Amino acid sequence: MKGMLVACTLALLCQLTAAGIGEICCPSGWERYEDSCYYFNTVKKNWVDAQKACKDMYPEANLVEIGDSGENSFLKGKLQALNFDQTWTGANDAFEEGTFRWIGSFDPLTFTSWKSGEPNDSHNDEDCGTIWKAAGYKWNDGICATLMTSICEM
Ligand SMILES: [Ca+2]
Ligand SMILES: [Ca+2]
Ligand SMILES: [Ca+2]
Repeated sequence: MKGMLVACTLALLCQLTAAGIGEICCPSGWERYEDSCYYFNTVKKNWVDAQKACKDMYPEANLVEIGDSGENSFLKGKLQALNFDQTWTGANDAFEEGTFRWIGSFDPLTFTSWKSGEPNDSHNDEDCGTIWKAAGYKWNDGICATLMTSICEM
């Protein structure tokens, strides 16, 4: 009960502060970068289930949409600190092969950080975007059924 009161007070303080300085608050367990909150999911899931896990936490959450190099660097730093291996992003080209879109906005990718030679749609079977530790945290298209860690954003 006391812990709950403290949590509520902190949330209220955050909201009051946010109202003053134009920053947003993120739920417990989520990390803020600029105007977004991120959840780094340690439970390995296929791409569809990883996206569903975001939605199950918050309806407005989706697998991460990476808009620029600053956001990409923030994510890279977090993945390094967490020692995540290959990790799902919201990029997907299942709708139209060769045209990757972000699952949240359905916008085509503008900023990209693909590993050289990627995306390669290996064996005509890679439609889901990842950040790949073994490639220096560059991006790859992977097989959507593979179980990986993932990042949600809202
Ligand atoms: Ca974003
Ligand atoms: Ca593909
Ligand atoms: Ca690939």
